[in-house]
Amino acid sequence: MNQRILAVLVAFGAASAFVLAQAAKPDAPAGASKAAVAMAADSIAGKILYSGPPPVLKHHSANSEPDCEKKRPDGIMSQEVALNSDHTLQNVLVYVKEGLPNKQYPTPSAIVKVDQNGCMFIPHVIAVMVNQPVQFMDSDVASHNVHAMPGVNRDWNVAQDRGSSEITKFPKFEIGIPVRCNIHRWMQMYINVLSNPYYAVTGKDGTFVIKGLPPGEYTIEAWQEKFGRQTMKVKTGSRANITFKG
Ligand SMILES: [Cu+2]
Repeated sequence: MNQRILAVLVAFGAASAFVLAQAAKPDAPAGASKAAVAMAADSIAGKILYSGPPPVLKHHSANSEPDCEKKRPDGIMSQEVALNSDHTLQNVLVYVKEGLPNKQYPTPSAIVKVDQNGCMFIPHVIAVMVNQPVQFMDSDVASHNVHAMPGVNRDWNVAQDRGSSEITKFPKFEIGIPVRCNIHRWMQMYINVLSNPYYAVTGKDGTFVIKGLPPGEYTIEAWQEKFGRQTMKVKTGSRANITFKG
């Protein structure tokens, strides 16, 4: 495996996931250190880990699209497992599944953006609330055809040319909606649609923080596209480390 490509992809995906995690929690105290946040009484924080043989990832050449090949001369590595050197995993959704009061949470108006750049979706995993707008952009010379294939929400299939943008929404809770490009078979990402605002996607250090919870015990679920789901009971103010086995 080309370590340099992996490192670049890992860094790329991590940056996106980190931005997403931050964007999902606009009330994060400015300048608060991770340690301080992790110890807050209204938070659950932790790490997502992987144990098992090193994952074998598919590699694709982008040579069918000159623009994308120029942007990614070393090709495109599958992002289905984004493993860090300390065995933590990026791009894992963590959300509160059980324990919250039965109420309706408002939908944020903030648009969550996904770019198509160098024939890749960036970021690779996003999380939004039900009916929150998701915007797909095309920063490539190449045309794309975005195809979201939900199980409970409605199929969404739209062609995009350079510079175009399309907005969609998903009205129902659903984890791990696969999104592909019908033109470039290697392009893949996932959308998670949540019914409460207590979620995060692990960033470049494989950690997560869910803030602003009423004190109590909750069941959290972690979802990873290849390894599936795991749940854990955890109290606010404490840490939760979850390990996926390969
Ligand atoms: Cu495409």
